[in-house]
Amino acid sequence: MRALSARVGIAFSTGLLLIFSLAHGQSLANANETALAPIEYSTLQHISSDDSSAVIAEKAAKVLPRPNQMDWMRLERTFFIHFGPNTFRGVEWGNGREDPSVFNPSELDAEQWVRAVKEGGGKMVILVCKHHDGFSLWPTRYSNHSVAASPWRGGKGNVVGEVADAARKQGVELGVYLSPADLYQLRTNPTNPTGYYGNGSEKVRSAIPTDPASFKTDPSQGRTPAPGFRSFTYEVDDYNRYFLNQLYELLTEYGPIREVWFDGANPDPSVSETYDYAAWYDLIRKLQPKAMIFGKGPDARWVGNEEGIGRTTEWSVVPLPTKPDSFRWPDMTANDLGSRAKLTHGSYLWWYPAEVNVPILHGWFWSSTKTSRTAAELIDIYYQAVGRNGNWLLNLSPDKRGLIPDEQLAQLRLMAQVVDETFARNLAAGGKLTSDNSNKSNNPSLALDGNLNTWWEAAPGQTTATLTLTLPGAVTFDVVSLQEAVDRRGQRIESFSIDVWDGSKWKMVDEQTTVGHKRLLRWDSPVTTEKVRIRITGSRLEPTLAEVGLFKQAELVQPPVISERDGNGSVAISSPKGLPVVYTLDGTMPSARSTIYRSPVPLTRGGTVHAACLPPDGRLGMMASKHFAGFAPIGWKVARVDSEEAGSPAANAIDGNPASIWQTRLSADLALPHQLTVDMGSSHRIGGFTYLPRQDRNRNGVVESYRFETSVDGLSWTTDVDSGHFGNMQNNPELQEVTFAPVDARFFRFTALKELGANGLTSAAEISVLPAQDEDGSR
Ligand code: FUL
Repeated sequence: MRALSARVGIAFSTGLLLIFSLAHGQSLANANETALAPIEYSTLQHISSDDSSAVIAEKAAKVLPRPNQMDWMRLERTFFIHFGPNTFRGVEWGNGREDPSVFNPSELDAEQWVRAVKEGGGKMVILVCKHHDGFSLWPTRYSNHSVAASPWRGGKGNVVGEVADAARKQGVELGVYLSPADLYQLRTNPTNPTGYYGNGSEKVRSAIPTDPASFKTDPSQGRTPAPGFRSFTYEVDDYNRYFLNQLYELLTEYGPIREVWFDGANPDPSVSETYDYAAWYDLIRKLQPKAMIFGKGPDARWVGNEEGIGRTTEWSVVPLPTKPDSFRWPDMTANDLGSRAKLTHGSYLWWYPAEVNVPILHGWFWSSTKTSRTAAELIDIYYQAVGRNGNWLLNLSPDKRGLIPDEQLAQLRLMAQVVDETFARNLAAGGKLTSDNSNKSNNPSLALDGNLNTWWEAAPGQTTATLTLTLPGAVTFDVVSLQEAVDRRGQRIESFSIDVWDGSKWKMVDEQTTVGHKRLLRWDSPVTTEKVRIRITGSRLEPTLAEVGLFKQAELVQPPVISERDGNGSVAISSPKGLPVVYTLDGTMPSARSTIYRSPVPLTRGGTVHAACLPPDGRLGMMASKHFAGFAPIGWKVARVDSEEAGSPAANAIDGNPASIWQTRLSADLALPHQLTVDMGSSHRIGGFTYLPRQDRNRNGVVESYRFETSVDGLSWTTDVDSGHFGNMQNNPELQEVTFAPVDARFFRFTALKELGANGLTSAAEISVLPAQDEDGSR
């Protein structure tokens, strides 16, 4: 299939180059010279030092996805599952010193997990098989730190095996996350003195799979390979040998693996280890050639945030400074990764699409205080991820039972219902699509045939086009979907506008840049029209459209709006259309029978509000949820602070307003520790504290390590946490809740010991304290 498209490409590219060259004012002689070397379609292009801007654009347009990327992009909705010791300890990052006995889910049901994935419209599930704490969810032969050492299923359980079976049974593809960082194996871990990570061992010839009995003594001894697979040899140190063996187990014993996920995070960089990526990739390619390698790898790229937001201009073709084989794949987080300005001489052009990973909770692992994103938020994410040329990877978090809780399921199902209903009927389907120019064999009707493998393409030499869709009658829509023929023609469109016919003239309603595999435009108010125009105003080469769609978003009653706490610690709930609102405070989902909202709800001790509108037909609208962390700061005062910036005073950290921040001085006091002391005015029985990092996407002063102290009189202090650590703050700066043994206190003191940027700042949106739990566990 690809060979054919390459030939077609060559056939027209010669003429095309001539046109491009002339358009760019080159002499005919020059153009003819270039024409002698037609640019062929390829999965890798190199920009030579003398390439003209037209040639660069053509090369970028002729980068094709590789076979493992083609179906992958069509998966669109994929899922993550984070589950492990962290789930039982209520933390985001473990420390590798966990006793395996903490891992003991009472009702683990992998079929329920995969059912949830399917209900969410997911085509693949990526299981976190080993997170940074190093605990393996399968009984690995190469470490004792795994499910085999836990009490779960009497030490005979295998989470990876159960998920693989459930996925196979339910027709969902499987991916594996294996954390390169491994705190259990860390050389300095006192609970594992013979840890491999950073132990300075020599690189030696190692058979993979290695015989576990001679792993250290003679790694050239292999064990019998898995049925259907062979053995390999690499020159590696202990940790890389360990890692390759774990990969080998995961890639040979659980059926086809569609994605291998490497995380870049390293919670303890004090010990260094060099990852032998070349060996890892080689092994993956040989064992599972269809697998995508994500992250620190060549096939899919982290979109750059963990909030589910894709770029509005998202190029799947990016320039690399070196050949992919020698590239180290750092995170690419800049706003512009692939526009023409980035396609510089000497670059290698490579298909490297974005993957948008986001947790359904405000954190990756379940804990009792984390609430689920609502269906309304998930729907927004769908449009910002899938609708912006990215693959969406949504994380689900089973709880301590080993089940995905109802709250996540309810939001997930509602999201899927709305998305599926919205896209069930393409309102453009009965229409006629014409274009002011087309390639003879790619007429516009091919963009309306429901087949992504056929496409409309502009006439040779044309980089703009106007397509007009004439509908059989007036249709009302608020979503436009465009898809380029990326598998066969790469990504080309650089700018486009959508116009609608208002009865007498064309009216432009939207104007955007890239399309790629899928671009969704979603409008606040629907339009009704008989004619729609797609004006492609810029393209790297002849633009293509594989599919065009118009859709009307499924009607669902919008969620109510939950306010922040007011000065009395009460929360107001308002309904956009004046409909009655029902709510709960006990963590359960609201139903038609829940309490009707009448007046602000006091939440002075914190808590979670779930609320939904109740329209006359009794079908509950979309839910809104808000978590209020800790005591409301009624009558609290800053007793002391060592530094505050004039516009960001310390009082902002205790004003109940997450949008305002305390920040230490930007031009002075640039050294930690920084300290804030709060006088709560009266004694409280407290059992923990909360820290909400600034929510403005700026990481300045975001705290990573802290001390927390309390006092009855402001003179003598109790240290509740001497040196605590918040996990994953760089990528996911969410609310942190830390519990400790209950104390009575009127004062508390928060000391920042380490912050993300290492520039000596400290910042906080809110700091509060948690009421001590009652005997029955309630606060
Ligand atoms: C991050 C990790 O540190 C998180 O714990 C999580 O696994 C997420 C998917 O990637 O970088």
